[in-house]
Amino acid sequence: MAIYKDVVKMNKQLKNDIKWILEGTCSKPAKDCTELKKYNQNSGVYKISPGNSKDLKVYCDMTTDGGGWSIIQRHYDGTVDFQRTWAEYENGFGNVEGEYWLGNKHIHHMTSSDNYELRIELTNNKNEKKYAAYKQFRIGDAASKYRLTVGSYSGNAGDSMKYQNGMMFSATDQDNDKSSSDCAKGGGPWWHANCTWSALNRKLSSNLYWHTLPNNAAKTSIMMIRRI
Ligand SMILES: [Ca+2]
Repeated sequence: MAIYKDVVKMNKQLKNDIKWILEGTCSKPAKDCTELKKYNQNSGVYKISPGNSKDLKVYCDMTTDGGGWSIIQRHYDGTVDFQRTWAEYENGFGNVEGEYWLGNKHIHHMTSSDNYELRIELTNNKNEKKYAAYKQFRIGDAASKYRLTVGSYSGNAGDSMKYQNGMMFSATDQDNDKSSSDCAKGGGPWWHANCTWSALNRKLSSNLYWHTLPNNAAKTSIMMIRRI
């Protein structure tokens, strides 16, 4: 019985190895998780190729509201530091199995060549799940300072992104907000105005900020996008 289990395990490992080799050499990776959903029903880490940038790994959510979501931000356990520089937010950081930011340049490549929607999953301070969905989501190029565009809202978390609509991105070393102070200092890197109705890259220990939730507080966040 033990030998049979080992053989099954080896066989599974071999299949996975072959899958990675084939994905790496024989076929071009999919553009995003929306494309991958056609062939894969399981949520997990996949390789994608979003436009001009090189291949990268992303976590695909294949179940929420029909699946096909590329996760661009996950912030829930405090293992990754989100108080980071412009370059780090541009290229992405963290661990795709856990907390991460996909990278502004990658998000720009994806959302500038096709239409995407945004879904933000939050837990409030009573550990209840809430969400905010936006029918359109796009960020501009580096020259625009990765300017945010969001469309019409639906959901039960309240619309705390509309105030950020049209704003430039700010990071720890780049203040592009509309305030005389530096909003990224207390609010974390984000599309700040003067200053903010949402701040999901803020330190978890001071609570993530979502203006339309009780106490303006969120304990966890996941941001995901899907091609429409
Ligand atoms: Ca400022």
